[in-house]
Amino acid sequence: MDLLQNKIINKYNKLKEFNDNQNSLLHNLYVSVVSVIKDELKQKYNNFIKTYEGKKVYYISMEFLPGKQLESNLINLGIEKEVEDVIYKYGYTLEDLYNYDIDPKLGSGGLGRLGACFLEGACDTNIDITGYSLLYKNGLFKQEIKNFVQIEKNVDWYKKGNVLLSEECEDIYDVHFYGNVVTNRMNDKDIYFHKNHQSVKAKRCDLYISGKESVRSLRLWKCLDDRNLCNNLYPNDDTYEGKVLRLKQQYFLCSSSIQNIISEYLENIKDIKKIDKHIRIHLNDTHPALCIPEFIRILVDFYGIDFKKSLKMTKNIFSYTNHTILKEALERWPVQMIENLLPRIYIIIEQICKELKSTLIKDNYYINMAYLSSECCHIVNGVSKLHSSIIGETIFKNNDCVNVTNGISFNRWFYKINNELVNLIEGLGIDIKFNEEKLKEFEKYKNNDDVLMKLKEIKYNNKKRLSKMLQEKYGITINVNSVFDVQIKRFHEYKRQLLNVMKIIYLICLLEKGEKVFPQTYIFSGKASGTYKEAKEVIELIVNISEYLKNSNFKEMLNIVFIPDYDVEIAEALIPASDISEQISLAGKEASGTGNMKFMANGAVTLGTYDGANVEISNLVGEENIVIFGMNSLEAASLSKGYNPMCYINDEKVKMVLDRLDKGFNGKSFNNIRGYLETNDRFMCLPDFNSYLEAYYKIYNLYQNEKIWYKMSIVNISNSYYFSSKRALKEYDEKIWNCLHD
Ligand code: 26V
Repeated sequence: MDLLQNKIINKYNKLKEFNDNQNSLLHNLYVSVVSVIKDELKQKYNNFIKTYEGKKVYYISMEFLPGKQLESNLINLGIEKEVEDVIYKYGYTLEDLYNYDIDPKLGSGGLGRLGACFLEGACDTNIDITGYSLLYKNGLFKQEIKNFVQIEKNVDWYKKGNVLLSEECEDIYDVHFYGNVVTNRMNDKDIYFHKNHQSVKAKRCDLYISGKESVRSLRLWKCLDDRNLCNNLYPNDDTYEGKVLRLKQQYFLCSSSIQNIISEYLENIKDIKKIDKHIRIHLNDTHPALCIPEFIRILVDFYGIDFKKSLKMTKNIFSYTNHTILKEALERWPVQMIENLLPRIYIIIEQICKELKSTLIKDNYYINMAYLSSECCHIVNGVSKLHSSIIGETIFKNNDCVNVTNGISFNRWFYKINNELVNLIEGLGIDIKFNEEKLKEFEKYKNNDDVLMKLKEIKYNNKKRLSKMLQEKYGITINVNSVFDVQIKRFHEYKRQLLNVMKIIYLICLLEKGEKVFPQTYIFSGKASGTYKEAKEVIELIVNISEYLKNSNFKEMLNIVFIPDYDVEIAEALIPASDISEQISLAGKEASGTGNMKFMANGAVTLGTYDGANVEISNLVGEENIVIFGMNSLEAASLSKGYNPMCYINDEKVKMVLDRLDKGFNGKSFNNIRGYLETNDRFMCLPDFNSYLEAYYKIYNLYQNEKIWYKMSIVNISNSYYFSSKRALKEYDEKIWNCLHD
């Protein structure tokens, strides 16, 4: 018995003394294994930071979606076998443990997953990057479908999930809200005192993330006093109180992170005046933008550095990524709200505005957080070439703006989830393990019939695995001999799940007329924000059509499945089994997308618009290996100016779909959605509909010819290496952080 196994058993025996019943056996084993892993990871983390000599990067984000960690941790630490042997003695397998593992759902979508992909990727680079976020008690809501509609449920993930965190750290900070500021003039300088404030305590809890080489840390702030403050991720901001709560959360994250960053710096290097030579702080979108005035506050109020110098240092240190140009997603806080909740911070924002002659405070009415961020950071970046060029020409035309196209963690989205594919490629003598750049060499097999047929077999096996999982977990039956056509992402009008559904309804009309279609399964999964009526209605439509088809004569040919409660684990199961990746946002609206990259790496072919990173996928694989349709971003922007959906409703195919919506499915009319399309259609499904149908026929024809199809698949897999988060991090370093240079 080796040391590690002894540690697990000792821990287990201790837990057993307190909690000894059959139900808790697996739980106790899990807790024992996790706590031993935490120690190992911490050790590895400390080894890394001891030898690091470059600048430290702090990546601040309101969300992180790391997914389950246990399996990758065991693999990365090389201790799978030892752990398997220990738990086998108690009658359990690794799979039991992996199923029991807890997913910290501290994010809602692409933004949080991107942060996690960066931390995972960074473990195998030489960049020291630390994540900061909040320890939400409930995390993202659980989605249930009741009576065909989405219901949101709170789940207390922390109750179980606390075992994943290292809480022994002594870092606790006070964060101040409300009160008033008193100014004294001393030695020709204004000195500010924030009085009568309310104070809440933030405690640091670490979640270690591992890669093959090394470990990075995600620091989550736990609120010790105000139970309500970190209960939920993105509390409903329909009401005034809801908005204040969101703002409080943001400042809580910013203040505790900045205090921690500065004290960590001072522990190592004593001179505060040189801090801008040694650290970089990166804002993941504008949610943590209050870090800027908070940093200035500490330099000015605690270290007596003058305001102008503090602002200059801030600018050297900070950088900001923009992730959307959708107006309703660009944050603006009412002046009066910030002034009241954060009086000292407001004074600093006013000073910044004056100093930079900025318009970041508009009409003394609200504060534009994108301007605050861009004007106080030395650089802004967008997340795909198209998105960066759009922001550089529009909202940030006066700023230094660069592009760093997003990336994904291949450890998770390739090596971990598609074993057979990895084995096939390695079997060809290409040493791709943890070196995704080598994937490019796989392209030379695109005309090798044996390899093409092996690829087909792997896809089929992945489909069988998925279908078994869907049957066991959800009671859903799918036809493994059909095309798997998949759209998984948040439900949002701009992502146009509705356009996909319009196509499915069109196919239903053909079937009802007695025509035949090629066997196809549509898989949807994703959550809509609880207050987002239009998005929830589309989910309701999908679930009703699914029920209708299940009870129809066409179920062998056409099937639509909605998998509830989309999360990282569902994506990991679906992506390797997918044939077609639906990326059909209105051109110009999806900043990048990262799901598109994950599908590509696993051999699915993209059916998409010329939007976000789809453009770059297209450039990498060539036009013949992707199916693009619809307006481009310029055409879309120009049409949207005087857009009138009524011009399209008499189109024969559009009309067929609109009438069928009226008639309804599963006993429910969807004339509400018909009305929406006819009078609103904010993201222009109708103008792109015919082009989308043509693209559908094109891609399904390509699928009929398996040699052509799997050749396309190989070209996609081989060129996906570009989207590695390691490449993205390297570019961040070269263009923005400069970690390894002065
Ligand atoms: C937020 C909201 C909130 C209010 C309602 C409308 C709305 C629409 C979009 C958003 C997104 C906020 C930022 C975000 O998550 N952007 C996503 O970032 C990903 C990582 O860069 C990127 O791949 C996605 O394209 C982008 O949508």
